Amino acid sequence: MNITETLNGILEALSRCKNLLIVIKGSPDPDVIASSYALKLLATHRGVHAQIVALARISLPQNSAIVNELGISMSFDEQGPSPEGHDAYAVLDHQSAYVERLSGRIPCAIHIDHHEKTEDTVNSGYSLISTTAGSVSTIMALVLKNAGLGLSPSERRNVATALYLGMLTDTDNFRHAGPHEQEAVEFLSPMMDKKIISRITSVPLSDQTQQLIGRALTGKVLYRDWLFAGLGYIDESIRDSIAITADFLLEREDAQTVIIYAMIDRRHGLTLDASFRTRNPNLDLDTLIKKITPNGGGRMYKGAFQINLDYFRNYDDRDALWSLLDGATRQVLRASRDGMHFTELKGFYRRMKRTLRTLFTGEESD
Ligand SMILES: [Mn+2]
Repeated sequence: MNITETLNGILEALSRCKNLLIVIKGSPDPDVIASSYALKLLATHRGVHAQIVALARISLPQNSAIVNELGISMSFDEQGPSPEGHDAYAVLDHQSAYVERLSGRIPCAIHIDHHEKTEDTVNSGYSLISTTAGSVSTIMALVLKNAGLGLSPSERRNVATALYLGMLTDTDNFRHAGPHEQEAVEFLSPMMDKKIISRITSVPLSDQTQQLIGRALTGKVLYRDWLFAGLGYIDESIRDSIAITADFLLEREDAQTVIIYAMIDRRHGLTLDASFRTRNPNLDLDTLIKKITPNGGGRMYKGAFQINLDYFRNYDDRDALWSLLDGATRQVLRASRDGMHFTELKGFYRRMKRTLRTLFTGEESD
């Protein structure tokens, strides 16, 4: 990742639009909130009008706290935003730049992500997929550092605080941080509001999340060094608790990899959601998950998939439906664990290739 090139690429893409829509796909987490906000500031300071829209509501109290405490304005549009009034859009922190209702109608000007690269149906004006950064917030922090914008004191404080929280979340409290994170933290530290950070990071787990953790602990299954647990039906408003439950179990249980899954009750449908967490740096979660379903993916240490089950939404024996899906999911996971050796090797070789390239060319590859 070359930050000067990245900055120039973003600026060039921005120079071609007047009204940019920054789209948050999926449930807004600290990394995508912070990096989208940073892009919005950058755009605004280059004379481009920019707005942030999220396709799902925020589901965790600490994520709402970031938006509220730092005055980050965003709208929500679950149907998918209309292109009207915008001449381009941007997608950060997501493997695909495709957005229903926008793609094919207005161009995607900017796509930045730190998950594994996948084939995308959308060609973006500027695209950076860098797995050498632990978060998109890391990339945007370094971009801001190089842009030297004349931000107001409150803008500086808010964006630095948000980006720090985005990095913190995606690197598991800097446990998986690299040299880019170090440089970004050095840049952000003097500007961020440490009181807000400690207030937001100490938001206790909600009662509902605690209940789900309890459910996972009672229902957990150990298979070789994998642990998995199905949580049954949960409301869409607390779907992010699945990932938190997975984090919690990986921290406390003696397993290499944790998978938590649940049936998400949406207003007019059902989805099976699964969250993967691993401490094995060689486990290629992206490949592993894509073998289960194309509707998912991952990066080092984290992954997730969603399977649409709307077809079953009116089936009235909910217990039977859950028990079927629970059993099927366990079987899929056991089979994935048995075939893991190959995905693990793939991850290992990919990392080795990267290291070798860095050694011989002196530059980092993405
Ligand atoms: Mn991220």
